[in-house]
Order: sequence, then C-alpha cells, then structure tokens
Amino acid sequence: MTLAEIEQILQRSVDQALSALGAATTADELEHSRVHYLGQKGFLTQAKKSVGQLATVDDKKQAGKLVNEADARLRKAYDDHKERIEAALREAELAERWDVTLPGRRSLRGKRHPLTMTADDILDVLGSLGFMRAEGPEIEHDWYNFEALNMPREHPARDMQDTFYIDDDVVLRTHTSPVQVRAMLALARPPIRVACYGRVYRNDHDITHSPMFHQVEGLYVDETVTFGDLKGTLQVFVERIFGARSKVRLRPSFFPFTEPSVEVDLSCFSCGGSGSGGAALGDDGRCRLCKATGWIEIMGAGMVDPEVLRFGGLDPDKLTGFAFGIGVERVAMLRWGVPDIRLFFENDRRFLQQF
Ligand code: 2NL
Repeated sequence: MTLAEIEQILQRSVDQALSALGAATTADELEHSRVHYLGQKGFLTQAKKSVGQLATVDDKKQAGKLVNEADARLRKAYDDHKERIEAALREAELAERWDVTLPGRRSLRGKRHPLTMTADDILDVLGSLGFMRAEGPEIEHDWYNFEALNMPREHPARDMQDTFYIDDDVVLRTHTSPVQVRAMLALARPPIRVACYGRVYRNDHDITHSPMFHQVEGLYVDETVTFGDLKGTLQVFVERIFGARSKVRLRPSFFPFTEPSVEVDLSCFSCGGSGSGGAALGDDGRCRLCKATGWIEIMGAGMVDPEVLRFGGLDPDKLTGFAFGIGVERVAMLRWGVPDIRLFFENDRRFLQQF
C-alpha cells in the first residue's frame, strides 16, 4: 500500500464513521458503531498495520500522523455524541410526570373462609365439652372407611355412598368416621372423646351437594355413655351454635355404624319453631326456612354399634358410646342463608367478604 492509498482510505472511512456515529440515537447503537469503526477489526487498526509496511521513513511518519489525527477525531466525535445521547436521556427522564393527586390503591385485608369460621365455632364448642381433636388421611383404605364401620363388601350401604375409588381397596374417604376408627385403635383406653374435622368426598353435585365437602364428627366412648348423654350433648351443642332458644328433636333413622340411629332436627331459628312468620317469610306467610314444619334437619347421630366398637379394638361388653356427624357447608348455608353450595368454592371476593 502507498501513502496516497492510505490517505484515501482514511478520508473515506473517517467520513463514513462520522456519519455512522452521528446517526446513532441510543447508547447501544453508538457502542455498536464505535466497535465497528474503532475496534480491533475496524479500518483504523487496519491502517495502523499498513503504516509499518510503507517504503520510506518519511512516508511512515506522515501516514502515522494522519492515522493518529483520524483516531483522535473519531474518538472525540464518539465522546461528544455519547454525551449528547446521555443528556437527551436525562432530559426525557426529567420530562416524565407523576400525578400525585391520583387516589391510592388500598391493599386488601384477608379473613377466614366462612366454612373455616363455621368449623372453628363447632370445634370450639366440642373442645369445651372435652372432645380432643383428631385428623386422618383423605385417601383412605377401604377397611377404615367401610369395613370397620359395619359396611362389608357387597353391603348395600356402600351403594348408598357414591364413592370415588382410587383402586379396589383405596377410596377418597366418604365421611370422617375412619378418623374415629383410627382414634379408637390409637387411644385404646376409655374415655375416648374425639372431634374430627376435614374434607370428605362423594360423587354427587347440585346446589346443596358438592363432590368435596366438610364434616365434623364427634365420638364419645366410655363405661356408661347413654342415649341421654347424646341428647344432652346435642342440646348444648345447638344452643351454643344456633342460639340459647334452640331445641333438638330426634327422629329414628338408620346408619350402619350406629344403633339406634337418629336424625337430629333443630327448632327453626327463623320462625322460632312456629312454622309461620320470621325473617324467611314466604308470600303465603309460612316460614320458608323450615318449610313451615318448625324444624330443620342438621345432622345424624346414634349409639355406636357394638360391632364398630369391636373393630375399633374396644370391648362392647364393657363400653358404650355415641357419635354424631355434621355437614359444615349445611350449617354455614343455614346460618347465613347461602343459596348455593358452589359459592363456597369459587373464591369470589364479593361473596367471601360478606362474612
Ligand atoms: C351424617 C351422619 C354420623 C357417625 C356419623 C360414627 C363414627 C363411628 C362410629 C359410629 Cl367411629 N358413628 N359417626 C354416626 C352417626 C351419624 O353422621 O349425616 N353426617 C353428616
């Protein structure tokens, strides 16, 4: 390469580099063209290498001077433009405006779910009556869920329960009773006074049934537990949950795990048991809550079947017991007049904030 050629290349390339640097509008673009023109592979580096190959010392001196001048010019152009871009950025930031008069965003306060509140209330009452809390698995062995509760394979009661089967021997528990069976086996010695609460599963769904729902169950086994003890306990229970004027009424019923078995009715807290008037007044003047009967069915109960005590490892010749089961959703629906069970599981804050 000759001095003239180097001079020519420098001139053309400097012009090109200047317009490229000047055209950059962001720090990234600028850096990109800096590397392109001034970096290791740029023309200036190439030109510096060519200088050494020139024929005469004079040419080398002159070419070196030209290269250094071009280098200085471009670096200054780069620095100047970098300063301009940064200044523009600062300007833009300063120009941003905040509307300090806009209303703030209130943070939401959480609270217990209505089903949790209901279960807690029920468990508090049972706790004060001496019932100990117990929990157990939701995926349960067939033996604890059915067999030990007097429902052997092919027992029609297994049809009564629309069960979710995991396999032939394992089910989603259809009630909390298997927890009580486990409690009897674990505690082994009376008195046994256990309250359990949890999710249960049945293949059933409409406005009052959900495939997953919650139950609280109480069990009391000792040497002299009577049907009178059951009725007294239920009476105290409804007074504490539904108010001091509440009464219970027991109707004969059937469960495979209790004998005798009863349905427990609560005197209607809307019409006071009269069947007419009250807050749930229908167009015809009759109480809609109890369908004018004065009574609302709230749970099932009974004296523990001797066979079930035996399955629980207890001696039915020495011991008796009572048990009762209550649906948490049903109590919450009655208490607050919730018309559809699905509302509890939709997690809609407009619903949940009302409790
Ligand atoms: C209902 C009826 C009930 C029981 C649950 C029970 C448990 C054992 C032994 C005997 Cl280990 N009984 N539990 C007894 C009667 C009724 O629940 O309709 N619940 C919503």
